[in-house]
Amino acid sequence: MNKPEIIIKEEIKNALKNNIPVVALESTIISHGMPYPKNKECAMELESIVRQNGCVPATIAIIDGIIKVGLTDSDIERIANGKEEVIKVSKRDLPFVTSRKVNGATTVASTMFIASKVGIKVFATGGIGGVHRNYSKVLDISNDLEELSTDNLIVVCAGCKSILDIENTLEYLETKGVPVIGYKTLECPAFYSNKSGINLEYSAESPLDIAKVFSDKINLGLMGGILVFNPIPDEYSYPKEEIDKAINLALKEAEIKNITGKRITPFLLSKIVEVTNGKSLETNIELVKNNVLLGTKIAKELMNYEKN
Ligand code: PSU
Ligand code: MN
Repeated sequence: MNKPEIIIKEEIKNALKNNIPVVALESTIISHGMPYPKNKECAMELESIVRQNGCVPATIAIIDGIIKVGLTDSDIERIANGKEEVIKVSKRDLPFVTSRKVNGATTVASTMFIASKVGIKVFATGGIGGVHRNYSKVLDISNDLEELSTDNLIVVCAGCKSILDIENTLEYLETKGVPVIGYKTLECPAFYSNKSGINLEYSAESPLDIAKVFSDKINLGLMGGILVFNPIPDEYSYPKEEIDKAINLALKEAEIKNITGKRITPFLLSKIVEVTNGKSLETNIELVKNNVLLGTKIAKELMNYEKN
């Protein structure tokens, strides 16, 4: 039949059936968020962190038009190595990539959409999209924020990068009814740095606390995800002033080159890697690993909590 195909890896199907916690992982971070070969190494390492902590990883991407929940090593290589075109796929891009049978890497929004469709409840990544800084000129608000308001999924990330307008991103999430929880902090983390000077309303002291909030949200019939902001550990946190300098340089160059829309985040990320001589990439990898580890803890607690 002419319908888009979703292939779920056997290991994941089995886990979903037998109450083994699954943690979803996105693929735009691989294709557009980091350079080769570090991106591939990072993707593999994230999967092994999930496994070492008793959960099953589900990295999501579109390969030759087929939506895959769980990738093979060769799929990851194809998404990572830049030899073929890999489209950055947010929700609106999905039907183009499936009908045209091409390759696509999923953003937070489309990963959430696919993961929740197959029954996965926890998703860990690096950073989400948000309200961009010059939104008053160009109304650039990531589809990630819309999806957070509709899919029942816990999303763990390292806060909002200051390439975004952090305060307005938080306001938008509030408008959309998305609970935001700082993990052991009431200061909104800013991705590379665990400091932003902006306060959050809620924090949680344990993965169980987060699982309980999510469970109650669902049981109250409140649709949509919750967003966990997990600050990068102190030893890896980038000094705020230093990273802000790099971000401002990148933003200026994006403006001169007139880069907008879906290209802006990948452009800024790679520019920041360049300006910081690769240091920001190491920071990025550490924070994602930290988020994936927390994701596994939450997934296990949620599985236990829901049994009762
Ligand atoms: N932030 C990062 N790395 C990334 C992204 C964001 O540090 O790779 C990606 C994620 O996939 C996120 C997407 O969902 O960028 C947001 O893009 P946009 O703003 O075009 O919606
Ligand atoms: Mn955008």
